[in-house]
This record gives sequence, C-alpha cells and structure tokens, in this order.
Amino acid sequence: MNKDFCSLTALFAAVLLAAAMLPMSCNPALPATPKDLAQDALLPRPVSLEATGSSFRLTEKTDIYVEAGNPEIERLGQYLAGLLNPATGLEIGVKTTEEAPPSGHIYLALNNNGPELGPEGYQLEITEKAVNLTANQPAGLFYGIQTLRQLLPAAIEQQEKQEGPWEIASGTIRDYPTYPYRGAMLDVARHFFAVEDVKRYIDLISLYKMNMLHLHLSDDQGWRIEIKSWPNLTAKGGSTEVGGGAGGYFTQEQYQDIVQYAQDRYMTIIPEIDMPGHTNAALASYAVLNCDDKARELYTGTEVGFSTLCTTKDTIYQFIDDVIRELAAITPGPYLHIGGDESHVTPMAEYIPFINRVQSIVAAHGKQVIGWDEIANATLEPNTVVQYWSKAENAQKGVAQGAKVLMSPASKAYVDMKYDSTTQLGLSWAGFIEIDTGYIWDPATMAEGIGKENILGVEAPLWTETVTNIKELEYMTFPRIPGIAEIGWTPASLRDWEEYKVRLGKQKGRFEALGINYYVSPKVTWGE
Ligand code: NGO
Repeated sequence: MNKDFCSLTALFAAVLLAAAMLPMSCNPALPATPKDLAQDALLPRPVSLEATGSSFRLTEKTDIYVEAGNPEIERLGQYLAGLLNPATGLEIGVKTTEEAPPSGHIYLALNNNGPELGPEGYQLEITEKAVNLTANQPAGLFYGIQTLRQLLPAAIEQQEKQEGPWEIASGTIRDYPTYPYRGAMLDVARHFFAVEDVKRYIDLISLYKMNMLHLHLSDDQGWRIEIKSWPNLTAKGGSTEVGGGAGGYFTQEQYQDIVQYAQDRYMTIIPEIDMPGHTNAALASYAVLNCDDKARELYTGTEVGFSTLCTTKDTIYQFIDDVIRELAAITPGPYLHIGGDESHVTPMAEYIPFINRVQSIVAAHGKQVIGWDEIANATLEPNTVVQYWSKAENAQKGVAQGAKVLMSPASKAYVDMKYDSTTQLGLSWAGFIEIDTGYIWDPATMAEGIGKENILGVEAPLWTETVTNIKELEYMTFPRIPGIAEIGWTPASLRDWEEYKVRLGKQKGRFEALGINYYVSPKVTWGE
C-alpha cells in the first residue's frame, strides 16, 4: 500500500472515527514517518531547533537546486548529490536557478542570514514541500549539509541502494559554532599513514563539523614530508617507524592533494615540524644538525625527550628557514605548528632564543605559529597560539602575553589514551579516558584565568606509538571524536552527559553504515 494512499485513508478515517480508535500505521513493516525534528539525534547538538510536525520526502522527482552563477555552491550541490545518490538510488541531479525552486526540491543558496550565524553557521528550513539551506558563506552550507545528512536514516551512508523511504522531519534549525577551531591531530611520524587513510579520517571528522586537521609530520621516529632542499630528511629519516616498519612519507604533491581534499570539505591542514626536541629522524639524516657533527642512529622505540637540534649553530636556522619556506609554500592555511614540546635536553637558556627566532622565521614566511604549551616560556609574537596539553601554568603564561590558547588537555582530549585498563591499544600516562570523561569538561573552565575569550578552540590529538593502521585509528577515535567536535561546536549550556550518551548511542547505525571500527563503550546507551 503506498504512503499517499495510506495518509488519505487515515484522513478519511479521522473524519469518521474518534482519534483514539485510529490505527498507528497502515503498514507496520514501514518505518514510521519522522514527524518530530526535535527527536532527531543530531551531533553536534544544534544551537536552535524548532519542530513543525510534518515531513519532507526525497522522491524520484527531487533535485538539488543551487544559486546560479556560483561554481562553489554548484560544487556543494554535487557533493550533496554524491552523498544522497548511492543509497537512495534516486539519481538526484543538480540544477542552477535564479530564484527559489518549485516545490519538492532541495535548495542551496547564500543569503544574508544574520551576523550571529557567522562564516560557518547555517539555516536549514524543512517543510513538506522543500528543504532550504542557506548560509552567509559556503562553509555554512557544508555544515548544513552534514546536518541534513544526519537527519536522514543511517542507511543513507551505505554505498549500495537501500530501501527507503527517505524522509526528514520538518522544522527550522539555526546553528553556528561556539569556537572557530574544532580539530583533530594525527601523528603520522610514529606510524606512517597513507594519503587514503588521511582522507578517510578527514571525511569521518567532517561529518561532525570539525574544521581543522593538524598533521604531526616529524618526530624522533620519522620525517614524513618531502623537503626538496634537504632530501635526506625523507630518504633516510622517513625510512622507518616505531617497531622498525618501513615508514614512509608524503611527497609535496601528495601533501597538496591532502590539503585540497581537506579544503573541499572546509577543513584546514596544519602541518607540524616538531623542534628543537623530537628531532632524532632529522639528526639521523644530516650530521650537520648535531652539535658534534655526528649523525644519530635511526630510532624505532617510544621514549621521548632525548633529542635536540643544535640550537647554537647558524646552519640550524638556515635549515629551519628552508623547511618552513617549502612548507609554507604548499600550505594555504594560516598556521604552521613548530612543536616545542618536551625539549628536555635543550637548556632553557637555549630553548627560549630558539623559539623566539623560529617565530620570526615563520612570520617571515607569512604564517602564524602554533606550539605546544612549553613555548609560552619564550617571548610570544602577538598572534602565536599556545596549545595546552600538559601544564596550565604554561597556558596561563601564554594568556598573560596575549596569546590565544588551543585546548588539548591530555587527561580529556588525548585520544591515544586507553578507554580503560582492558583497552589493548593506547597509552595511559594521562589516565583512562572513557566516553564520559572525554565529554564532561568545558574548555572555558578547564584552567584558572583561561576563559572563552582566550580560547581559539579544541583539538583531539591521536599520537600513534601504539596505533598502526586505519582500523586501530578508528577504534581509538570513535566514539571520542564526536564528543570533542560537540565541545567545540555546541554552547556549554546545551551540553549534558545524560542526554548526550543517548544521542551518541543513536549514531550506532551511522558508524556501522560507514564501516567505522568503533569502541562499543558500556557508558553509552547504544540505539539504532
Ligand atoms: C606527549 C608527547 C608526545 C607523545 C604523547 C603521548 C606531547 C605534546 N608530546 O604529548 O610526543 O606521543 O604525549 O600521549
């Protein structure tokens, strides 16, 4: 029995019978039509949502209309069609239009939607007749598309045609992020990850509206980005990894391919060259980088804090200038990360002038510095960002110098920590981080004297001493990553663990349709 006939019959019956006598559904085999937008388990939770009690249905006649004359919006239309077509099999097309389209369609357009939506916010209006997605900037449309995607059944994520119906509850969502920086970090130095793995990670985190991916490109165990003026960095320094495997590195072309893939998803890549410590792979590649002019042996263990560039040599600054120049030239985003953590064998009297000098090299190549919280011991440039991971005292020193703070407190945001004592992968030096622990915190109240106005955003680092492939990466990051994404997006006043654990549990079907190897935490109320 078809649905229209079904609702007509129901209407007719309603005239004749008392409402209480109506059957709940004509065909119990079909999923109930979603009618209450407020019941949808969106993640991150949107800022405002108003349900209107009906629903929109994708049919063979549905197309995506985009504002004419804007190739970027057309590309977003194609991206949305690419998300909807495999599972629905509806062959939804993309058409351009000068004005609002006829009924039955999805419409994407830029609109002056009010300053509170900012550059990343969006408004999604769903009626029985149309889906209208508008935003001030294209990034907002991209995030609105992620919301639309989550409003459809989880089967929408499948790559083969699935049974419909494809219905969305009606109402209006107006939504925008709390913090401009919502990110993840991937350590490709301890274990190398291929371009395809990085792209998959980009896709998975962008579903939760993350907009930054920090790549930790060098460490004691490996140098992972081609530097044409210092080729041995990758030829030798990229030739192994933790455990002695083959390692690997990104050519500049491969790195640019990742940057472009991220950019197409409104995500910025932040490359990190960790220095002056965590540099054994470089020290093994070039003798001249060492104070004693002797190249170090390659290292495949997991100790930290034993290596340093020879900060008192002029050659070091030529080397850094070359590396930063080449990296800046292939990085369109505003930030370069200089590491600066755990330089235990660099005397403080050398560390401070080193960080100061590297900041000016980065500035000379037109980029802004991010560094781990230890860099706040140096004299910070006005736009330098301090990434809090370990010591509140360091982050506070940064704030006292006017720096913004990126929040990655290890005891909350490190997704390389084990979930509990039975987790096979991961480390535990910062504690176990179950899903509740990773969710119940507020960046703005984490450390005294560091308020929302001082915070750029949040980032969840995945260090990979124990993580060797994409399946293991997924296991450690899911489902903690959606929690960090929500902390970055949703106002603290709308976040509550008891509510969240149910809403997160409803992502189960989506995780499974996407083939994510997630951790089935006992803390989460798993649904469909
Ligand atoms: C620390 C250390 C990294 C480790 C990580 C492991 C920072 C900023 N430096 O975090 O080298 O891989 O812990 O959790």
